Amino acid sequence: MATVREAAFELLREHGMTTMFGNPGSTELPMLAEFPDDFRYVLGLQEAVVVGMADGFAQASGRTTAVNLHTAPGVGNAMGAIFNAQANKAPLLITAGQQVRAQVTMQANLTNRDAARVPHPFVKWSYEVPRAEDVPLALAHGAHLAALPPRGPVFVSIPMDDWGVEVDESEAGHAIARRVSGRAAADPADVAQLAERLGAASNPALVAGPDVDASGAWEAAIALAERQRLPVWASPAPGGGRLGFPEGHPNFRGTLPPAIGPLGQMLEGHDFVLVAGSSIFPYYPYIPGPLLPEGAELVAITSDPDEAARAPMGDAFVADVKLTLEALLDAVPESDRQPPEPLPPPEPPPEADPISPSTVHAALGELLPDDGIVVLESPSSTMALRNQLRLSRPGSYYFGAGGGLGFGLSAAVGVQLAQPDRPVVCVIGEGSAQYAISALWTAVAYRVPVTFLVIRNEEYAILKWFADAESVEGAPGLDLPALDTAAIASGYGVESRKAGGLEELRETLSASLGAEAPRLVEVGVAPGMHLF
Ligand SMILES: Cc1ncc(C[n+]2csc(CCOP(=O)(O)OP(=O)(O)O)c2C)c(N)n1
Repeated sequence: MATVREAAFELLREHGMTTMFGNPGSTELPMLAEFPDDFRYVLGLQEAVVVGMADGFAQASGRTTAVNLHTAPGVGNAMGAIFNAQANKAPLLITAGQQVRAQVTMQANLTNRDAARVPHPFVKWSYEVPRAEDVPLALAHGAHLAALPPRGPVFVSIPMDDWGVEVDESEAGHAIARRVSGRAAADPADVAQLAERLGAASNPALVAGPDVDASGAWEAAIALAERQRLPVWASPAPGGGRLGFPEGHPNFRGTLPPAIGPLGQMLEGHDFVLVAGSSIFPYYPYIPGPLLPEGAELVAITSDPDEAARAPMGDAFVADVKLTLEALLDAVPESDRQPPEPLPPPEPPPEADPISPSTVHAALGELLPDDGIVVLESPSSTMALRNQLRLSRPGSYYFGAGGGLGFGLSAAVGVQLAQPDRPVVCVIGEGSAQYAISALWTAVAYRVPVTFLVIRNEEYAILKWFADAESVEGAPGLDLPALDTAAIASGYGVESRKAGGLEELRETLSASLGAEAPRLVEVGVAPGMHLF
């Protein structure tokens, strides 16, 4: 006879989920007893950090990832990060402990009296097992659902006395062995019609979104753009958490702006817009205007039925992005349209003292190896980084699509754990860094060699920009004087340096990029918003 714990770990093993991110409490210790040698437990010191690290790991590995949280307060701490994981479509199987069954009704200490309701709006499925014997099947249900499109977090609450209960091995064996797959290509008739519409357009464009990267569709997107001579835009920066097209490719035109009017204007001149793997569109500031240029048509390919249904314009196919782009590629001929004009090289950053964030990003662009990965959370210089770098490999860019700060620092640790052979740089504002600062401890404890590049402008610059845009005067709480992130990082054991100017920045950055342990470089920059 096997116990619930043995069956549960066998199930995780079968799903390739042998890395678990967690922060334990008394209600989780029975699960962690006799922790198997072939599993790796990654300790985070606060639950938002635990989920953020798992989010980065799940996205960069492409695998559903196990997370274990402490009952009600632990799940409560994690809520913002679970919201982010849902926006990032990160497949997470989140479990949390619960009081022993005999003490739930009397609400003994640490009972989560409505465990499944707590994370409900931010997960695909939220459940508390009715019987101990159901734990393996509930975990299987959650793991399959997290991995099916649209991918995302699921939650299972498990009373702490369940782990030692014996299960029927034959039943558990079925739950453990089941495979469920959900990559569906579009109807061939829809693909043929799409190919015709694309072929008939006089000036079509492609918009590549995060799911091109997540579904492994880079090659198909490049081949389609080349065969059909399509100019390619990246979906708007704030909501588009990953890159779907090489920024150094001659067909690449840049990043769409995240507001209705400007985005519609940017597409001016195109009569057909094919959107692959993005919502339509991740707008943020409300700047009204026409959704599309007069007479233009739009067709989206998305694996997310909700994205397809809620789009304010155009048609949509709910289908796997990679399989559908490949089918479309087979259905279109070589076009004789004029190839798009390549973008000019990045504009040299303006001279400033202190240096501008653009100068920092330009230096990073020079030093980052081709296989380098950027995890970005520097709100007022997001566009400056996108305009200074030309990231051109799959899986090179992660940005919190949900907009909740705390993603950057923690996700960078998870991304590096999933991609140990690629250099990872976390470019982060000194304000943003504080939301997940204890991820630095995990980076040190597990020797995760991320380079943390802290952009110090002594303010919440993006909020000052928004205050202006929203005609808000006199708002308090927008300055951050004397926040010494390098000193804090040293306290966590990270080797940290303050770079005084460009030369010192280059030197410390290049030393950090080759290091085998985490390093932090803090650089003082000019305040304000920076776009180029
Ligand atoms: C969890 C969370 N809390 C608050 C905010 C609001 N917010 C957005 S940007 C920002 C300031 C970030 O400061 P910093 O990292 O220094 O970047 P800067 O704006 O100076 O570039 C804040 C507080 C948020 N996005 N997420």
